[in-house]
Amino acid sequence: MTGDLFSLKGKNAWITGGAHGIGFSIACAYAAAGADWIVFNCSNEASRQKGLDAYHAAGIENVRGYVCDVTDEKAVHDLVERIHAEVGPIHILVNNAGIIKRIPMHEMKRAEFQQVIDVDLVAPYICAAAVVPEMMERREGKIINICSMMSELGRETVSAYAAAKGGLKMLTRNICSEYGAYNIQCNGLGPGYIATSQTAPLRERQPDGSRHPFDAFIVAKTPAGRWLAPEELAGPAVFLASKASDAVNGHILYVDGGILAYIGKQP
Ligand code: NAP
Ligand code: GCO
Repeated sequence: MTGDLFSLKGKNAWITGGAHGIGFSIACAYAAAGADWIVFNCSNEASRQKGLDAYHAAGIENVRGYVCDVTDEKAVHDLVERIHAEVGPIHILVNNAGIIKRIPMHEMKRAEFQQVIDVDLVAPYICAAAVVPEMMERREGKIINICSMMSELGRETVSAYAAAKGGLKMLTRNICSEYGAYNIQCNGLGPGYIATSQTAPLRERQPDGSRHPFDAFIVAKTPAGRWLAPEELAGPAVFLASKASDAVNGHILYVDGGILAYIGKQP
């Protein structure tokens, strides 16, 4: 009965920053759900090639990888044209490419703050604005913005990232408000703490072999009692890309092992 609800047969998905990490896992889940084509972009040729190898190793042949800086508006518009010509319509956009800089706010240079805002907030606007006109014509589209715990919470050293991811939550709601009438759904996926290269510095073993204090902190702060794996975002990501979520719009689906529900362990 519900089988077809989650099928992505006939759909093409563009996942920004999909060469590895969370974007790669989401893309693999879309391929497994039957998507026709997976398209990803990343920031450099070495990453593109490594990403393509990883998709092929996962048995995914209908995949195209491109080098495209998501903050470069012209390059993004050129890429969208190229995807239309080489693959067809973009039914699903996942704004996943992202960076973080962990620097105390009062020591951060304005240019560093701006770079995080550009990649994590301005780029999702650029990519969404580039795909929306064609989605409006077809009266169908899914846009998924990868948010964060920092869409809701602050912590030391991540001011620019929190500002960007909080903004991305509101951009999500606004895209929903502005284009919902065209049968375009824009939702956020808010991962908790996921073991990827972005968080590797927070999980490094200490010289004496003990856990990084931040690693231990996250395990204690997460009711699940562990970091999550990127593959655990697969189900929610497929849901938000599929017909099953056609009435879900402007929502942020947190996949955090319970972090946002929990005040923390009593001392
Ligand atoms: P990751 O492994 O570092 O992957 C980030 C991807 O973004 C890479 O493919 C990278 O390209 C791409 N990218 C960065 N800047 C780019 C630019 N200017 N143009 C094009 N591509 C660019 O990180 P991740 O942990 O998978 O994170 C993916 C998303 O999830 C990010 O938005 C992140 O903020 C968010 N997130 C992560 C966590 C977590 O705990 N890991 C939790 C919540 C949210 P290259 O391959 O060329 O470097
Ligand atoms: C940090 C982390 C986080 C995660 C994620 C949480 O330094 O606190 O990198 O910001 O990457 O976004 O959901």
